[in-house]
Amino acid sequence: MGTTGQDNNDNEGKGGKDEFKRSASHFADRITADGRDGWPVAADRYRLVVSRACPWANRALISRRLLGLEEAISLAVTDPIQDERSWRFTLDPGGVDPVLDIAFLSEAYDAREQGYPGGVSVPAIVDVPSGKLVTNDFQRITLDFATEWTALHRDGAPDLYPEAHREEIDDVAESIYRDVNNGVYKAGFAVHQETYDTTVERLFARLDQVSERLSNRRYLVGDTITEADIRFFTTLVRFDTVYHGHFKCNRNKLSEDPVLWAYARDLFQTPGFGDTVDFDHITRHYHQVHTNINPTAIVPIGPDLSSWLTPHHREQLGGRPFGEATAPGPVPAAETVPPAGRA
Ligand SMILES: N[C@@H](CCC(=O)N[C@@H](CS)C(=O)NCC(=O)O)C(=O)O
Repeated sequence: MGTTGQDNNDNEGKGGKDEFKRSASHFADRITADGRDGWPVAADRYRLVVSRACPWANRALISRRLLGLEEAISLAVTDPIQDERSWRFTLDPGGVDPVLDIAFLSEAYDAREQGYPGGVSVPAIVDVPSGKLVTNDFQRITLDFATEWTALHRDGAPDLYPEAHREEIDDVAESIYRDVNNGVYKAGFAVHQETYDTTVERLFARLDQVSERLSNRRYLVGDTITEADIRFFTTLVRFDTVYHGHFKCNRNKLSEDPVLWAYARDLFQTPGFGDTVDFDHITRHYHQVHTNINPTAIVPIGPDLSSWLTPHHREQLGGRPFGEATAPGPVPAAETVPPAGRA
């Protein structure tokens, strides 16, 4: 049952001599409607553990909100700064997650597999009754939220992975993953000039291409929000705050590309996107945790975030964010991002 066993143990933040490679998710069990991996979809059984700093976890937060799964899947938010035992629940009273009753996410990994040799990563879904990690497969988690958890979706939930567009979504998401979502990390952790040069060149070539694509269409695929937009957004929203400076992806800022900047603002202002973003967690995590890149751990002052809320005029391109579906309601009170964390 369900481990890929392909981890290469290249953890983030550890600047090795070789090219940065993202480790494969080790625990790839799926929570499905038919429960074939032993984990059936169920309300009130699973807990999603995220860091609001993390772009991969941010995807899961957005999907969960858009689909109205907040009631069904509870949420644990880690401290944006890991210590030597990795992600921890120091934001909670007593430093313990009130539902899982653990201080470190690694305890759920240990409950699943004692002595697990890989890194502890978010997003993670934990089975509350047993305290065991079920999956840390970030690529799969959102797809399963969209396609396996349908019985628990809210009324009016959008179809984020429509059958008719799956091939195109996978295609677009794959090249964006390679060159953009993961490209920024590869550039940031490069220890050879050549690796950095080629990675950054590919990153901006891809951004230019996607910018062109989005110049006359509101969303990446079809005329509503899909999984492809969620995956692209979580990198864009971090771009000027951490990737431009800290990861040296500075041919230009996001805010200097009129199309991508308007596209990102459009999504940011759509319920379910911007309301999951905590810029304070983002900037502190990257600048304080990656001390190989930023040895002083100084957190910079900028950029000015107020422009995220300026008009984007993308509605002129047609397309409706939710199509025939509806927007999610307000963020549950316990999950609101504090004002200091918002634009
Ligand atoms: N490598 C993860 C992908 C998700 C990921 O890289 N998450 C980062 C945060 S953005 C993480 O938790 N890294 C481990 C760490 O920083 O200790 C996986 O195996 O699925």
